[in-house]
Amino acid sequence: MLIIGERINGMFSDIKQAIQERNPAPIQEWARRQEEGGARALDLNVGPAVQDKVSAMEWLVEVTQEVSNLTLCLDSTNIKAIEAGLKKCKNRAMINSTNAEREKVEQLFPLAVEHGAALIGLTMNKTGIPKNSDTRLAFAMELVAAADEFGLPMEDLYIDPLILPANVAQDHAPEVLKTLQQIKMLADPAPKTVLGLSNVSQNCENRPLINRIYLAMAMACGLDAAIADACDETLVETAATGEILLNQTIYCDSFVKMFKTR
Ligand code: THG
Repeated sequence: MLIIGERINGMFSDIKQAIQERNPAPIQEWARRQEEGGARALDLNVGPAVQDKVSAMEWLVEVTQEVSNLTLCLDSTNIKAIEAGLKKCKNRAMINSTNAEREKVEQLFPLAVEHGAALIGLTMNKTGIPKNSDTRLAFAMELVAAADEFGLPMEDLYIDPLILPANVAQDHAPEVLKTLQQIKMLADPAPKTVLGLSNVSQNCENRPLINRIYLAMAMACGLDAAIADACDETLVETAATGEILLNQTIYCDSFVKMFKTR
């Protein structure tokens, strides 16, 4: 399980303020804390409030790289911001994200190939997020076909079936699990899968409980990566234990410690 730390996101007020003031300290502190917690990639999102998303993304990449060598997952709907961020990345990056709209596909798949980056593909288009697993899977198939068409290695495509909050879209949770299982049948080698895990518990009670139970369920359905709270120790322990019980990692008595330090 690849844990992509979610915390460097302008939706959090401390990050928003740090970006506005160009103060690297909070960004670098969260980079360190998430890496220590078990993250092996860091999501970077300038947030909705920032006006100049291009220069903000460049700055986030630069200050994060000063303290961390983790893979950076550039999270923006602004292609110019993604492009600018990619140019600053020293290591291979992840692009977060394209959807299945043809215009987006035609820009983002070639960009990923050009930079040797992985690409997250959302199972949606202009008409929004599908209600059921069949429609999600149809979009996933379009993303798989695009990987073939543009020459993106299938293992660099991460399909995201888009989980929504359980308090307002409860019926989506099992549909997303079904989609995760089916995505693995679309190609050989199969594309990878990812979720923005904390979405599932937004505005709910018992957030950490909902997050970790859904993570375990999604892992059993083949989930490869999660944009998640890497500073939630119990969540990271759940990921470590899931890998053992799915026989993805050889058991040793210190399996939790091994997961966090590998
Ligand atoms: N898929 C992909 N990328 C994504 C998402 C996804 N990126 C963004 C998001 N969803 C994943 N990241 C987060 C980060 C934080 C929260 C949820 C998902 C979160 N934030 C608090 C909240 O909204 O309650 C903020 C609290 C605060 O303001 O302090 O829960 O699905 N590919």
